[in-house]
Amino acid sequence: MMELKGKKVLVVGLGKSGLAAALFLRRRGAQVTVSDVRSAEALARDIPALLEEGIMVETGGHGLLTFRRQDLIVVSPGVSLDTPELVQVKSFGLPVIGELELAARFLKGKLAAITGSNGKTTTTALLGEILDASGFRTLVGGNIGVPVVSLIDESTDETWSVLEVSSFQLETTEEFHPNIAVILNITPDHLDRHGTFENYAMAKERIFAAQAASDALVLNADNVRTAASAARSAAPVYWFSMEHSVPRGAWIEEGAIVYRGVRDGAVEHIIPLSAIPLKGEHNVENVMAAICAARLAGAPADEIRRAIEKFKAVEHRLEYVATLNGVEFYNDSKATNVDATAKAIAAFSGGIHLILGGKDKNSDYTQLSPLLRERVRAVYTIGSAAAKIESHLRGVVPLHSCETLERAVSAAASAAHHGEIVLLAPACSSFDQFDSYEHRGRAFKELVNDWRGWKVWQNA
Ligand code: UMA
Repeated sequence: MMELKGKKVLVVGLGKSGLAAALFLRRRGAQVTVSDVRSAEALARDIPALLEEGIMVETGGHGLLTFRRQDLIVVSPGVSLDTPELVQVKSFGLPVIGELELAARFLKGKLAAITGSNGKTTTTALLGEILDASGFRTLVGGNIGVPVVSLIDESTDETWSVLEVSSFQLETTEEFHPNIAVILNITPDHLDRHGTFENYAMAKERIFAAQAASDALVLNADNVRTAASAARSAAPVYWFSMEHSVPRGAWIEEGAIVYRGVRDGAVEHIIPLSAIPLKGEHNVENVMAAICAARLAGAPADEIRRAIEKFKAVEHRLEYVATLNGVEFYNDSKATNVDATAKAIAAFSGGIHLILGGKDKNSDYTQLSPLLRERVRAVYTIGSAAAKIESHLRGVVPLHSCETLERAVSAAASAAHHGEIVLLAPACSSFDQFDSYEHRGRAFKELVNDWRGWKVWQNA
């Protein structure tokens, strides 16, 4: 375990991760400074508590001198490693780690970590519930919204920590060593930060970089880039596939998910597909991945089935909102990349009025064209990516420029007929018009509910 007492540590970024990391480091006796590009006014809520703990705070930008005076730098996931001050101090050999790596050095017990371009949160939440129902002392955190550092105090030698980990968090890992690692899929995302698809994929592969033969790696056999990771794994690989049986892992046989733990071993029946309470084929993949990880952790098949049957869709992931005048409304605000949007569209057979847009991440929206032609009646664009989306999709389906979510909901709800779907699955991040994808999803749900009120009033 790393010694923090008396060390000068800088925490870069004062969001959820930075705040939790700074307080943790201080409690362990480090001399902590926090640096954030936002103004003191914008950070006013958190600053008094930090000062009270004896933590120094730099606001309104990063000062090179502040960075140089440290023994260790801990970066928040949202801070790019290309930030000039970080590039400089790294060139002097100063250690730079992320909040996940810091936490990994202190977390006790066993670790299951889940990454992937899409499905991470659902799979993490589901695995957490399965392990909990199976009697394991379970902690859930990471990119799902709970900094990993904040799990340390509760962890013991007996706990299982189930962690959702993003490429941003994995970029700075060194010793992070999950007993069970899962890569759900790797499809283009965050290219604005990682530069190329391969850089992004390599960041994801860091999830198993420190694993050994006594660990396990669970991979999606149907996703080409994910399957290619197997060649670099020191841990034995367990597969899941929608398409064929696998030597070890989960697949589909006669309408049910089955699992085999050892090559040529017995095949266990886990759950019929009809008993899975989540929409969309991608969720079958997420369930298969959670089954593999849960069996590897030692959860019994019966408990796994029961926990899946009881599982509710996570908020903002293809979340059912309401049916108004026969039109169903779904909130998939977490569809922040093109592949997630494709999966959301594929979960419905047709008649979709789709709201797209937000902040572009250097994405290629033309990839949606075949699915749009097949299942989508019209696209309603919002946010700063609207012009690019429209230029990519012109002539594919009718396009309506709405600029705001409010206008998009109103236009889509007015146009949709009985039996059709209004779907928010924007393929972009939210940061141009909202604080987060959660904020955007909540705004969508409020607008849908307001629309319900308006309809009631109109029909009265
Ligand atoms: N900041 C700087 N300098 C910079 C950039 C940012 O000072 O160069 C500051 C910002 O002003 C802000 C702070 O850094 O005050 C934000 O830090 P952050 O973006 O790391 O946000 P956190 O609140 O710490 O949230 C992070 C994750 N955010 C990101 O990865 C962008 C959250 O994932 C995660 O839930 C949380 O840690 C707890 O682990 C969100 C996310 O969007 C949900 N993740 C991406 C995704 O899922 O696609 C990866």
